Amino acid sequence: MRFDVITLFPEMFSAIKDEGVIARGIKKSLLSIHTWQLRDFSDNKHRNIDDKPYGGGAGMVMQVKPIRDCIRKIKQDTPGTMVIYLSPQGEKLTHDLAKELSELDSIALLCGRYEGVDERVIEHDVDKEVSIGDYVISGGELAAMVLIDSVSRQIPGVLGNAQSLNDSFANSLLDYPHYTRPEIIDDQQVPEVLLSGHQANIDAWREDQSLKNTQKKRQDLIKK
Ligand code: 4GS
Repeated sequence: MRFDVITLFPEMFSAIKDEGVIARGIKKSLLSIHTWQLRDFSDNKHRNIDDKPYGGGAGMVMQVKPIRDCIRKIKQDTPGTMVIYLSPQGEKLTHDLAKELSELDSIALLCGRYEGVDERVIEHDVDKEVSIGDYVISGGELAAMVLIDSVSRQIPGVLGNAQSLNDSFANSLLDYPHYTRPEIIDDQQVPEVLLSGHQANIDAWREDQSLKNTQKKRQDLIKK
């Protein structure tokens, strides 16, 4: 899968490109992440890409032309790519949406700064708006990285083992609790069943814990 990212801060993406699961996916050629500096598409010597809002008010708005030119270039290289704008107004990012997006060949992610982009970009150039949650962050970059990470993990081969099958949400329940050595620390014991070596009992216990965990912490997931 190919990700193209339109941003004023391409360096931020080294946070996911350079280490961890995504870096391994890139190494295995299962993934690629290409960043585009939006200022390279500015039409003035100051490299401005924003201007004051019509109607007045605080902050600046990202202009249509640089974004439109950048998207045109991305689509020349990668026809049929889905253009996603990260915004609080988008569809909420969930396990199911990440899974769905992981089936695409390419995604272009538009990262907003300031008050966001000129509405005509959303009308004409964006295929889908996605939100990482009901709160405001300072720029779309962190949201884009969350999307890239959660989508990439769903691509077969990106995770080293079958781990994703057991993760929270994979079966629409939360995860079961995990323990490692030592068996006892400060009077806290590892549950006996996990030391029993009886795999069927362990599996049953974990399933039960998943359900109890979900009931206790996320009732809303059970109703669905
Ligand atoms: C989100 C969000 C977000 C909105 C970016 C104001 C800067 C900011 N993006 N999910 N302008 N929540 N974006 O808060 O995706």
